[in-house]
Amino acid sequence: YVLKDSNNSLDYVIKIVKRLYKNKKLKVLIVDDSSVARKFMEDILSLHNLQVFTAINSDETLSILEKNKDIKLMLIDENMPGMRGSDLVNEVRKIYTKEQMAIIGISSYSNSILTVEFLKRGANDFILKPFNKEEFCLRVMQNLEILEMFESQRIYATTDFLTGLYNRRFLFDIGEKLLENAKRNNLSISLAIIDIDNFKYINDTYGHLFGDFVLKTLAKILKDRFRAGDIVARLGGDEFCVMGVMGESSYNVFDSLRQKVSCYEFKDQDRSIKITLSIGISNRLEDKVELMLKNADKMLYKSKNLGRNIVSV
Ligand code: GH3
Repeated sequence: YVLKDSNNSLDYVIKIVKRLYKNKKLKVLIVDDSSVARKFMEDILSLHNLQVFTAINSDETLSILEKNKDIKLMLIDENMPGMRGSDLVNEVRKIYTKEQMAIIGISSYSNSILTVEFLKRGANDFILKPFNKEEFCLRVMQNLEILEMFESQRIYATTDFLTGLYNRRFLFDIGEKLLENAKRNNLSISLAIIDIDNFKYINDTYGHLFGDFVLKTLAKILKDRFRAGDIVARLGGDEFCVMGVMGESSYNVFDSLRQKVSCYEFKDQDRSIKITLSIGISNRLEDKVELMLKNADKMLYKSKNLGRNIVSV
């Protein structure tokens, strides 16, 4: 079954996998009805930091996937009782995109039509038996690397670098989906702009680094305060945005946030300060996030004009 023993490719693979996924145990699923083949692949992959699952048919595969939604890579053999491997790829692709999971098709027949079948149904790669450890490792590594590239691109595109919150661009993307869903289900959506009062003074007095610390700490307070279904984003500078289903209670939600933050001590080893927030809320459901932001911005302007540390709706 094994053509040639590998050199130290596996260590190289594991090193890369550890770097890419920051030592998190990656999950891999092997689907093959041959116990020899399963053992061969399982032994290689589980040597180090990969958590390996095995299945012998499509039913077992789908049940493992149901329980383990974070499987990163699947190796699927073509010849299995019940369902062909390439058909199983088709099924798995209804659940996972290529950006979420890599699939490598495996078969012992050197048949180019089969390769095409696997790729057409959504496999990222294809490998013919018998294969050697080195080729096996390199293909696993390459596919995990590509997956990581997708993941880092996704993070760059959606996340604010300083605070780790969603960025303005992504707020527009998911905000629009939230609005569509609210319209369909007759839900009321609130959008609030939260702005730190006199933030320039904090930067000028305590330095830009301390200013960054205040922004990061406030971001964490916001993230902890709101529900998983709410959107918390940094609009830019010292402005944040929260969008979610709050209805009539939106004023109370944001006023209690305002009070909580005004009592909180932002302290590092050298100093401890308190800050206040001005908040503007828009409760009128619009088609576009941009319009809701515009309405909330008018209310924020009102809060600033009324003397700051105020919520307007
Ligand atoms: P107001 O109460 O009227 O909102 O006044 P303000 O000083 O909070 O608002 P202003 O818009 O004048 O100042 C915001 C400051 O935020 C100016 C800018 O240099 C600073 N800033 C923007 N981005 C960052 C950042 O990423 N880190 C730090 N430390 N400061 C930032």
